[in-house]
Amino acid sequence: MFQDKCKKGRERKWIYFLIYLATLLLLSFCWYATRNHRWHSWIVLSCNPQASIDNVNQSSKLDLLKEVSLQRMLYKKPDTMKPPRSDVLMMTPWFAPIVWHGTYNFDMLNAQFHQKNVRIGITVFAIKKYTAFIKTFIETAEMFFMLGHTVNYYVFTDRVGDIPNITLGEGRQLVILKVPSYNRWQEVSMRRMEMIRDQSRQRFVNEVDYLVCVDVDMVFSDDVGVEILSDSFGTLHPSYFRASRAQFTYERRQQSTAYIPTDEGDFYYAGGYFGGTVEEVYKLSNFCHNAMMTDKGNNIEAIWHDESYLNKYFLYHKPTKILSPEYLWDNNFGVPEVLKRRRFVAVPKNHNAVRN
Ligand code: 4GW
Ligand code: MN
Repeated sequence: MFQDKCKKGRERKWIYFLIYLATLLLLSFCWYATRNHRWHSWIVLSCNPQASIDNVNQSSKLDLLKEVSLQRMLYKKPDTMKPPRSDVLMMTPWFAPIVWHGTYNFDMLNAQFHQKNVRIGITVFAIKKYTAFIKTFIETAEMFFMLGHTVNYYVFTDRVGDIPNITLGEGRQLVILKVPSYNRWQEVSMRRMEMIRDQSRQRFVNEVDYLVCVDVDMVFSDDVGVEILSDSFGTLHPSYFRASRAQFTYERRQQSTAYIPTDEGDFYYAGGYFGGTVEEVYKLSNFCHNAMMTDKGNNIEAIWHDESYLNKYFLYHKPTKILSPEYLWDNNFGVPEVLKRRRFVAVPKNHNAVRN
Protein backbone atom coordinates (compact mmCIF):
# COMPACT_ATOMS: atom_id res chain seq x y z
CA MET A 1 0.00 0.00 0.00
CA PHE A 2 2.72 2.41 1.08
CA GLN A 3 4.93 1.36 -1.88
CA ASP A 4 2.01 1.95 -4.25
CA LYS A 5 1.63 5.55 -2.98
CA CYS A 6 5.37 6.18 -3.44
CA LYS A 7 5.23 4.88 -7.01
CA LYS A 8 2.25 7.09 -7.85
CA GLY A 9 4.07 10.12 -6.34
CA ARG A 10 7.14 9.45 -8.49
CA GLU A 11 4.99 9.08 -11.59
CA ARG A 12 3.24 12.41 -10.87
CA LYS A 13 6.63 14.13 -10.47
CA TRP A 14 7.67 12.77 -13.86
CA ILE A 15 4.43 14.02 -15.46
CA TYR A 16 4.93 17.50 -13.93
CA PHE A 17 8.49 17.52 -15.17
CA LEU A 18 7.41 16.54 -18.69
CA ILE A 19 4.67 19.25 -18.73
CA TYR A 20 7.27 21.79 -17.58
CA LEU A 21 9.66 20.69 -20.33
CA ALA A 22 6.92 20.85 -23.00
CA THR A 23 5.90 24.37 -21.91
CA LEU A 24 9.51 25.49 -22.02
CA LEU A 25 9.90 24.05 -25.52
CA LEU A 26 6.66 25.69 -26.71
CA LEU A 27 7.65 29.08 -25.29
CA SER A 28 11.09 29.03 -26.83
CA PHE A 29 9.57 27.99 -30.17
CA CYS A 30 7.14 30.94 -30.05
CA TRP A 31 9.96 33.30 -29.18
CA TYR A 32 12.07 31.95 -32.03
CA ALA A 33 9.16 32.21 -34.49
CA THR A 34 8.61 35.89 -33.77
CA ARG A 35 12.29 36.79 -33.90
CA ASN A 36 13.69 34.43 -36.47
CA HIS A 37 14.08 37.19 -39.07
CA ARG A 38 16.92 38.49 -36.93
CA TRP A 39 18.63 35.16 -36.82
CA HIS A 40 18.46 34.68 -40.53
CA SER A 41 19.24 38.12 -41.93
CA TRP A 42 22.54 38.86 -40.34
CA ILE A 43 25.09 40.14 -42.80
CA VAL A 44 28.56 39.94 -41.48
CA LEU A 45 30.74 42.78 -42.66
CA SER A 46 34.26 41.97 -41.77
CA CYS A 47 36.48 44.95 -41.15
CA ASN A 48 39.90 43.50 -41.49
CA PRO A 49 42.46 46.29 -40.95
CA GLN A 50 44.91 44.63 -43.33
CA ALA A 51 42.20 44.52 -46.02
CA SER A 52 41.48 48.23 -45.68
CA ILE A 53 45.15 49.05 -46.05
CA ASP A 54 45.13 47.05 -49.31
CA ASN A 55 42.02 48.97 -50.44
CA VAL A 56 43.71 52.35 -50.17
CA ASN A 57 45.26 51.80 -53.56
CA GLN A 58 41.92 50.99 -55.20
CA SER A 59 39.88 53.97 -56.42
CA SER A 60 36.48 54.78 -54.97
CA LYS A 61 33.72 57.11 -56.15
CA LEU A 62 34.24 59.04 -52.92
CA ASP A 63 37.79 59.95 -53.96
CA LEU A 64 36.28 62.24 -56.59
CA LEU A 65 34.33 64.25 -54.02
CA LYS A 66 35.23 67.90 -54.11
CA GLU A 67 35.05 69.98 -51.00
CA VAL A 68 32.36 72.65 -51.16
CA SER A 69 33.05 75.36 -48.63
CA LEU A 70 32.14 79.00 -48.28
CA GLN A 71 34.57 81.89 -47.94
CA ARG A 72 34.19 84.53 -45.25
CA MET A 73 30.98 86.43 -46.01
CA LEU A 74 29.24 89.31 -44.29
CA TYR A 75 25.50 89.07 -43.89
CA LYS A 76 22.70 89.52 -41.39
CA LYS A 77 22.49 86.64 -38.94
CA PRO A 78 19.44 84.38 -39.39
CA ASP A 79 17.03 84.94 -36.50
CA THR A 80 15.60 81.74 -35.04
CA MET A 81 12.61 83.61 -33.67
CA LYS A 82 11.85 85.77 -36.70
CA PRO A 83 11.12 84.23 -40.11
CA PRO A 84 12.18 86.46 -43.02
CA ARG A 85 8.65 86.43 -44.49
CA SER A 86 5.47 86.08 -42.47
CA ASP A 87 3.03 86.84 -45.31
CA VAL A 88 3.61 83.63 -47.27
CA LEU A 89 4.22 79.92 -46.70
CA MET A 90 7.97 79.26 -46.91
CA MET A 91 8.01 75.50 -46.33
CA THR A 92 5.69 72.65 -47.27
CA PRO A 93 4.67 70.02 -44.70
CA TRP A 94 7.17 67.65 -46.40
CA PHE A 95 9.96 70.18 -45.86
CA ALA A 96 10.35 71.47 -49.39
CA PRO A 97 11.23 75.19 -49.42
CA ILE A 98 8.92 77.53 -51.34
CA VAL A 99 11.10 80.10 -53.06
CA TRP A 100 9.97 83.69 -52.46
CA HIS A 101 12.08 86.83 -52.65
CA GLY A 102 13.62 87.62 -49.28
CA THR A 103 13.75 84.03 -48.01
CA TYR A 104 17.24 83.04 -49.20
CA ASN A 105 20.76 84.42 -49.49
CA PHE A 106 21.63 84.32 -53.16
CA ASP A 107 25.38 84.80 -52.64
CA MET A 108 25.60 81.71 -50.42
CA LEU A 109 23.68 79.53 -52.85
CA ASN A 110 25.57 80.84 -55.84
CA ALA A 111 28.95 80.16 -54.25
CA GLN A 112 27.92 76.58 -53.41
CA PHE A 113 26.60 75.82 -56.89
CA HIS A 114 29.64 77.46 -58.53
CA GLN A 115 31.98 75.14 -56.69
CA LYS A 116 29.99 72.18 -57.97
CA ASN A 117 30.45 73.45 -61.56
CA VAL A 118 26.78 72.88 -62.14
CA ARG A 119 25.56 72.58 -65.74
CA ILE A 120 22.01 73.70 -66.47
CA GLY A 121 19.84 72.84 -69.46
CA ILE A 122 16.75 74.88 -70.26
CA THR A 123 14.24 73.20 -72.59
CA VAL A 124 11.82 75.21 -74.66
CA PHE A 125 9.48 74.31 -77.53
CA ALA A 126 8.94 76.55 -80.53
CA ILE A 127 6.58 74.66 -82.82
CA LYS A 128 4.92 76.29 -85.82
CA LYS A 129 4.27 79.98 -85.25
CA TYR A 130 5.63 79.88 -81.69
CA THR A 131 9.11 80.31 -83.22
CA ALA A 132 8.20 84.01 -83.07
CA PHE A 133 8.82 83.96 -79.29
CA ILE A 134 12.34 82.51 -79.36
CA LYS A 135 14.32 85.68 -79.95
CA THR A 136 13.12 87.65 -76.91
CA PHE A 137 13.04 84.50 -74.83
CA ILE A 138 16.76 83.88 -75.33
CA GLU A 139 17.76 87.54 -75.34
CA THR A 140 16.14 88.11 -71.96
CA ALA A 141 17.48 84.80 -70.61
CA GLU A 142 20.94 86.08 -71.49
CA MET A 143 20.26 89.02 -69.17
CA PHE A 144 18.67 87.17 -66.23
CA PHE A 145 18.89 83.36 -66.38
CA MET A 146 21.65 81.58 -64.40
CA LEU A 147 24.25 84.25 -65.07
CA GLY A 148 27.81 83.03 -64.58
CA HIS A 149 26.88 79.34 -64.90
CA THR A 150 27.11 76.83 -67.73
CA VAL A 151 23.83 76.95 -69.64
CA ASN A 152 22.58 74.93 -72.61
CA TYR A 153 19.45 76.17 -74.38
CA TYR A 154 17.64 73.21 -75.91
CA VAL A 155 15.21 74.53 -78.51
CA PHE A 156 12.81 71.90 -79.86
CA THR A 157 11.39 73.06 -83.16
CA ASP A 158 9.90 71.88 -86.44
CA ARG A 159 11.18 75.03 -88.18
CA VAL A 160 14.95 74.99 -87.74
CA GLY A 161 15.41 77.78 -90.30
CA ASP A 162 13.26 80.16 -88.23
CA ILE A 163 15.55 80.06 -85.19
CA PRO A 164 17.57 83.28 -85.29
CA ASN A 165 21.29 83.57 -84.67
CA ILE A 166 21.81 85.06 -81.22
CA THR A 167 25.19 85.89 -79.69
CA LEU A 168 25.47 84.12 -76.36
CA GLY A 169 27.60 84.77 -73.31
CA GLU A 170 30.58 82.66 -72.30
CA GLY A 171 29.75 79.11 -71.22
CA ARG A 172 26.36 79.27 -72.89
CA GLN A 173 25.28 77.46 -76.04
CA LEU A 174 22.24 76.85 -78.18
CA VAL A 175 21.26 73.33 -79.24
CA ILE A 176 18.49 73.07 -81.81
CA LEU A 177 16.57 69.80 -81.82
CA LYS A 178 14.41 69.13 -84.86
CA VAL A 179 11.13 67.50 -83.88
CA PRO A 180 7.81 66.71 -85.57
CA SER A 181 4.83 69.00 -85.13
CA TYR A 182 1.36 67.74 -84.34
CA ASN A 183 -1.90 68.98 -85.83
CA ARG A 184 -3.86 69.47 -82.64
CA TRP A 185 -2.46 72.18 -80.38
CA GLN A 186 -3.29 70.08 -77.34
CA GLU A 187 -0.96 67.43 -78.72
CA VAL A 188 1.76 70.01 -79.44
CA SER A 189 1.65 70.91 -75.76
CA MET A 190 1.36 67.34 -74.43
CA ARG A 191 4.05 65.74 -76.60
CA ARG A 192 6.62 67.92 -74.88
CA MET A 193 6.73 65.28 -72.13
CA GLU A 194 7.65 62.50 -74.57
CA MET A 195 10.37 64.57 -76.23
CA ILE A 196 11.84 65.72 -72.91
CA ARG A 197 11.86 62.10 -71.76
CA ASP A 198 13.59 60.83 -74.90
CA GLN A 199 16.22 63.57 -74.95
CA SER A 200 16.84 63.11 -71.22
CA ARG A 201 17.87 59.51 -71.92
CA GLN A 202 19.87 60.19 -75.05
CA ARG A 203 21.43 63.59 -74.56
CA PHE A 204 20.67 65.59 -71.43
CA VAL A 205 22.02 62.92 -69.09
CA ASN A 206 25.43 63.29 -70.75
CA GLU A 207 25.43 67.07 -71.02
CA VAL A 208 23.81 68.72 -67.99
CA ASP A 209 23.06 68.18 -64.29
CA TYR A 210 19.74 70.03 -64.00
CA LEU A 211 16.88 70.73 -66.40
CA VAL A 212 14.51 73.67 -66.38
CA CYS A 213 11.47 73.04 -68.62
CA VAL A 214 9.45 76.12 -69.53
CA ASP A 215 6.94 77.68 -71.93
CA VAL A 216 8.38 79.82 -74.73
CA ASP A 217 5.75 82.59 -74.79
CA MET A 218 7.58 84.27 -71.92
CA VAL A 219 10.26 86.85 -71.13
CA PHE A 220 12.69 87.03 -68.26
CA SER A 221 12.41 90.35 -66.46
CA ASP A 222 14.37 89.69 -63.24
CA ASP A 223 17.00 87.28 -61.91
CA VAL A 224 16.39 83.54 -62.02
CA GLY A 225 19.33 81.70 -60.51
CA VAL A 226 20.45 78.57 -58.70
CA GLU A 227 17.93 79.19 -55.90
CA ILE A 228 15.43 77.28 -58.08
CA LEU A 229 17.56 74.14 -58.40
CA SER A 230 16.67 70.99 -56.50
CA ASP A 231 16.06 67.29 -57.22
CA SER A 232 12.59 68.12 -58.51
CA PHE A 233 10.71 71.38 -58.55
CA GLY A 234 7.31 72.68 -59.57
CA THR A 235 5.87 76.19 -59.71
CA LEU A 236 2.73 77.60 -58.12
CA HIS A 237 0.31 78.54 -60.90
CA PRO A 238 -0.27 82.33 -60.86
CA SER A 239 -4.07 81.89 -61.03
CA TYR A 240 -4.36 79.41 -58.16
CA PHE A 241 -1.74 80.12 -55.50
CA ARG A 242 -4.41 81.44 -53.12
CA ALA A 243 -7.11 78.98 -54.21
CA SER A 244 -8.79 76.22 -52.19
CA ARG A 245 -8.66 72.57 -53.18
CA ALA A 246 -12.16 72.76 -54.60
CA GLN A 247 -11.06 75.58 -56.91
CA PHE A 248 -8.06 73.71 -58.32
CA THR A 249 -8.79 72.67 -61.89
CA TYR A 250 -7.40 69.16 -61.48
CA GLU A 251 -8.82 66.41 -63.69
CA ARG A 252 -11.98 65.29 -61.91
CA ARG A 253 -13.14 62.39 -64.10
CA GLN A 254 -12.25 59.06 -62.52
CA GLN A 255 -11.72 57.43 -65.93
CA SER A 256 -8.60 59.56 -66.50
CA THR A 257 -5.18 58.61 -65.13
CA ALA A 258 -4.82 62.28 -64.14
CA TYR A 259 -7.83 62.04 -61.78
CA ILE A 260 -7.43 63.69 -58.39
CA PRO A 261 -10.30 63.45 -55.88
CA THR A 262 -11.61 66.65 -54.29
CA ASP A 263 -10.19 65.76 -50.86
CA GLU A 264 -6.60 65.53 -52.14
CA GLY A 265 -4.02 67.99 -53.44
CA ASP A 266 -1.42 70.36 -52.05
CA PHE A 267 -0.99 73.05 -54.69
CA TYR A 268 -1.94 73.67 -58.30
CA TYR A 269 1.30 73.48 -60.28
CA ALA A 270 1.78 75.22 -63.62
CA GLY A 271 2.52 73.13 -66.70
CA GLY A 272 4.82 75.83 -68.03
CA TYR A 273 7.63 75.59 -65.44
CA PHE A 274 9.11 72.53 -63.79
CA GLY A 275 12.46 70.83 -63.54
CA GLY A 276 15.06 69.07 -61.46
CA THR A 277 17.97 66.72 -61.99
CA VAL A 278 17.98 64.93 -65.35
CA GLU A 279 17.09 61.70 -63.55
CA GLU A 280 14.08 63.21 -61.79
CA VAL A 281 12.85 65.00 -64.93
CA TYR A 282 13.19 61.70 -66.79
CA LYS A 283 10.97 59.97 -64.21
CA LEU A 284 8.44 62.82 -64.27
CA SER A 285 8.18 63.11 -68.05
CA ASN A 286 8.07 59.33 -68.47
CA PHE A 287 5.19 59.08 -65.99
CA CYS A 288 3.26 61.92 -67.65
CA HIS A 289 3.76 60.60 -71.17
CA ASN A 290 2.75 57.06 -70.22
CA ALA A 291 -0.33 58.33 -68.40
CA MET A 292 -1.32 60.37 -71.47
CA MET A 293 -0.90 57.31 -73.70
CA THR A 294 -3.07 55.20 -71.39
CA ASP A 295 -5.75 57.88 -71.52
CA LYS A 296 -5.43 58.16 -75.29
CA GLY A 297 -6.08 54.43 -75.53
CA ASN A 298 -9.25 54.98 -73.51
CA ASN A 299 -10.33 57.98 -75.60
CA ILE A 300 -9.96 60.47 -72.81
CA GLU A 301 -7.70 63.51 -72.52
CA ALA A 302 -7.20 65.35 -69.24
CA ILE A 303 -8.82 68.77 -68.93
CA TRP A 304 -5.58 70.81 -68.91
CA HIS A 305 -3.48 68.40 -70.95
CA ASP A 306 0.13 68.00 -69.77
CA GLU A 307 -0.56 70.27 -66.77
CA SER A 308 -3.16 67.83 -65.39
CA TYR A 309 -0.75 64.88 -65.59
CA LEU A 310 2.02 66.96 -64.01
CA ASN A 311 -0.29 67.77 -61.09
CA LYS A 312 -1.07 64.08 -60.67
CA TYR A 313 2.64 63.24 -60.63
CA PHE A 314 3.51 65.90 -58.05
CA LEU A 315 0.64 64.80 -55.79
CA TYR A 316 2.29 61.40 -55.27
CA HIS A 317 5.92 62.35 -55.93
CA LYS A 318 6.21 65.54 -53.93
CA PRO A 319 8.63 68.08 -55.40
CA THR A 320 11.69 68.86 -53.28
CA LYS A 321 11.38 72.60 -53.97
CA ILE A 322 8.50 74.82 -55.06
CA LEU A 323 8.81 78.11 -56.91
CA SER A 324 6.51 80.98 -56.03
CA PRO A 325 4.57 82.70 -58.84
CA GLU A 326 7.47 85.21 -59.04
CA TYR A 327 8.90 82.59 -61.41
CA LEU A 328 5.84 82.39 -63.66
CA TRP A 329 3.72 85.48 -63.74
CA ASP A 330 1.07 86.93 -66.01
CA ASN A 331 0.51 90.69 -65.84
CA ASN A 332 -3.20 90.10 -66.47
CA PHE A 333 -3.33 89.27 -62.75
CA GLY A 334 -1.91 92.66 -61.75
CA VAL A 335 0.86 92.90 -59.15
CA PRO A 336 -0.27 91.71 -55.70
CA GLU A 337 1.52 92.85 -52.52
CA VAL A 338 3.15 89.43 -51.90
CA LEU A 339 4.85 89.51 -55.28
CA LYS A 340 8.12 91.35 -54.66
CA ARG A 341 9.63 90.29 -58.00
CA ARG A 342 8.32 89.34 -61.42
CA ARG A 343 11.08 87.19 -62.85
CA PHE A 344 9.47 85.41 -65.80
CA VAL A 345 6.39 86.95 -67.35
CA ALA A 346 3.95 85.80 -70.04
CA VAL A 347 4.05 87.68 -73.32
CA PRO A 348 0.55 88.87 -74.25
CA LYS A 349 -0.44 86.66 -77.21
CA ASN A 350 -2.31 87.64 -80.29
CA HIS A 351 -4.05 84.28 -80.36
CA ASN A 352 -5.09 84.53 -83.99
CA ALA A 353 -1.61 85.44 -85.14
CA VAL A 354 0.30 82.67 -83.33
CA ARG A 355 -2.15 79.85 -83.09
CA ASN A 356 -3.52 79.22 -86.56
C1 4GW B 1 -3.72 76.93 -79.86
O1 4GW B 1 -3.96 77.10 -80.99
C2 4GW B 1 -2.33 76.62 -79.41
S1 4GW B 1 -1.01 76.51 -80.40
C3 4GW B 1 -1.99 76.41 -78.14
C4 4GW B 1 -0.62 76.14 -77.97
C5 4GW B 1 0.06 76.14 -79.15
C6 4GW B 1 1.48 75.92 -79.31
C7 4GW B 1 2.24 75.69 -78.19
C8 4GW B 1 2.12 75.97 -80.59
O2 4GW B 1 1.52 76.14 -81.64
N1 4GW B 1 3.48 75.81 -80.64
C9 4GW B 1 4.21 75.62 -79.52
O3 4GW B 1 5.44 75.52 -79.61
N2 4GW B 1 3.59 75.52 -78.29
C10 4GW B 1 4.42 75.23 -77.10
O4 4GW B 1 3.60 74.80 -76.04
C11 4GW B 1 5.12 76.50 -76.64
O5 4GW B 1 6.35 76.17 -76.05
C12 4GW B 1 4.15 77.02 -75.61
O6 4GW B 1 4.76 77.92 -74.70
C13 4GW B 1 3.67 75.75 -74.96
C14 4GW B 1 2.34 75.84 -74.23
O7 4GW B 1 1.37 76.51 -75.02
P1 4GW B 1 0.85 77.97 -74.60
O8 4GW B 1 2.01 78.76 -74.13
O9 4GW B 1 0.08 78.56 -75.73
O10 4GW B 1 -0.11 77.62 -73.40
P2 4GW B 1 -0.64 78.71 -72.33
O11 4GW B 1 -1.56 79.63 -73.06
O12 4GW B 1 -1.33 77.87 -71.28
O13 4GW B 1 0.54 79.43 -71.77
MN1 MN C 1 2.46 79.77 -72.31
